[in-house]
Amino acid sequence: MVWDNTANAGRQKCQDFLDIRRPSAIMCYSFRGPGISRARQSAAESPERNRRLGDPLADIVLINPQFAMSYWGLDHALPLFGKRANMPVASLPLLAALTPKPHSMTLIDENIEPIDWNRCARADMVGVTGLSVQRFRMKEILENLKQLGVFTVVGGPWITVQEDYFAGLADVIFIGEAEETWPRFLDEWLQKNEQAEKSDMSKVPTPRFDLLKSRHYLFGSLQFSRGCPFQCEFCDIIVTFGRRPRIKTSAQIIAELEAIRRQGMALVFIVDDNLIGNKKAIKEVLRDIRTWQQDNGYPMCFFTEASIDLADDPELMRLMVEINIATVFIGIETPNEASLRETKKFQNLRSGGTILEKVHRIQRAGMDVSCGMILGFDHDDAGIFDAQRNFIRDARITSTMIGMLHAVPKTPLHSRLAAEGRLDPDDRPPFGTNVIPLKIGREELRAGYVAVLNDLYEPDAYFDRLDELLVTEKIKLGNCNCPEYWKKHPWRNLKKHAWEWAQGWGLYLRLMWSIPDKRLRQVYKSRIARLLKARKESSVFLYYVIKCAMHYHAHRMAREIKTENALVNSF
Ligand code: B12
Ligand code: SF4
Repeated sequence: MVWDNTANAGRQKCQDFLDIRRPSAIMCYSFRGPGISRARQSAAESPERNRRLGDPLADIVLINPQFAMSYWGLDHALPLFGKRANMPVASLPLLAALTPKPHSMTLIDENIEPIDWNRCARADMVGVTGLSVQRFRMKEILENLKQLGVFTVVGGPWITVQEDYFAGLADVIFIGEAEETWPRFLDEWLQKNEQAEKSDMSKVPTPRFDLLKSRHYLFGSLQFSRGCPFQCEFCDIIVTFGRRPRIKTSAQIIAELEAIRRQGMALVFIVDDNLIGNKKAIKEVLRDIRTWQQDNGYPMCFFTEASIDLADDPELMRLMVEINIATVFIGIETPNEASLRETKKFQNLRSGGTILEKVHRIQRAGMDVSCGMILGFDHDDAGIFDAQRNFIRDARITSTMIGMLHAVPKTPLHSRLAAEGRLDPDDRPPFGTNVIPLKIGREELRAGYVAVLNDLYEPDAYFDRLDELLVTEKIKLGNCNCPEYWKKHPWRNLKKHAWEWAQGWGLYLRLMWSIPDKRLRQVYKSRIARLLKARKESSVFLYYVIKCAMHYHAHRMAREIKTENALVNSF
């Protein structure tokens, strides 16, 4: 079969599987990690694997490596929820669904279970996915696999932007989307696979959620669309997924909802780059999902990501609330308009109100807003730290992922700074970012970042923002804004309340039992008591207790960064 590689120079076609899997490089790598030598022996002795040499059927293992600490990893909060990971990475069940029968795939998520090296050693091929915060662990895993003589393939967000990162460790790399290249690769065994055409989302199969150990995850993940029409200079998403939003059909999404529901997941993250990239098309889909949610008694609560122009479309906000989206993450980045212009985030500068007004509009429509903020643009001077503090306070945004500007390879920002000689090439830059800022010193930026992060998660500052929203303004979230529906379905309403009270009190008890810091426990207790005095709704209570757990993670992470010098940036 001939591979069309017009868009990608340097790709080689591999003549046969035996050639490519001959592990000539294994001896170069030193021993690493327990269990490897045993697994290596088992690999050599495996009759299954020897039988498979020359056999076209592949026994494939796909690994999601351990995440390093990050803001959205919720690492410190997970034990409070009795969970091992925040959510399954969407690529795992999707690649399993894309694997043509009769090849077989086993999924391993190191965030919920240790890697079974014996299992890997017996596989014909081990795939590794990962994003930036997994890159060091990805390297270790690949080194181990090489030592075992395993044939390795690597894909996902990190290799996509840094293609040479695992040179010598990955037999095959996948750049960008893999809906077309992965199944074709299994027929053809190529060296580097870069999909020239973007995936047709209307043909993406239902991910194999049934292969995940769903009970260990806090949230489920589901994707409606890919791509974003905007052009932010620092963004690698548009480099990988393009600026033309591509959306699945309602029928596909509903099939996925049914499949996720069978796994017992009730909180689901819609992992789109920007859910509202194509407003007209997404409205159609949202109407169908509203019908599905209402027909089934709202089995799911969603979170998602969208751009700030959401605030300009009341109908869209209404539809999002009616499908029960309770929280929306928005890339606000900075209150400094010159910096927004510099980074080409023009959608945040459009008319129709200030950013602050737009955030308030979305909150009043029925969604909690969380946001990404960036420090260290070229137009930022030392005043940016207070400007960010004040903006976030006035916006009443509790969950703020703030970080220092970082240039991701392949982005326009990376090219510009490289040309200006303002990139630190160190893979673990001592100042936490590879960007050398213009108007502030590197140390000043790092110190300012650590200070702002810690101030945002000071308990009083955090809960004042939350109370402004939920206690003072008494905002309702998601489907609590659909009173007509609940009036028509009193039994479902009762069930919902019972479930929310039970979940809320269960989590409250865990907070009180498990958090070692007495001062924090006291804060949570008194703030929750204050909330309950003002509002008696079960949904608000549950949301508030979840916010306490999220606070615990962010507060502890911020403290560790400050006191243990364990710098974590948000890229
Ligand atoms: C949803 C999302 C989240 C969710 C869920 C994350 C999760 N654990 O799954 C949340 C909000 C929790 C999150 C958190 C973070 N995220 Co995030 N996230 C995304 C987003 C918007 C979508 C990811 C997704 O599910 N896509 C859908 C799947 C199907 O696509 P995919 O993984 O790319 O897989 C396709 C291909 O890459 C390929 N593929 C993938 N793996 C493999 C492996 C093999 C072997 C093969 C053959 C192919 C292949 O096949 C798939 C089908 O085409 C992306 C942006 C984006 N579009 O990539 C950012 C993104 C992945 N996140 C990013 C970052 C940095 C983070 C955080 C570190 C931020 C922080 N400081 O907290 C944390 C990490 C927390 C954690 N421990 O989970 C960066 C990664 C940068 C990079 N290039 O490495 C991205 C690209 C956004 C960005 N530009 O900043 N994120
Ligand atoms: S709005 Fe978000 S996804 Fe779209 S280009 Fe900007 S940073 Fe990227």
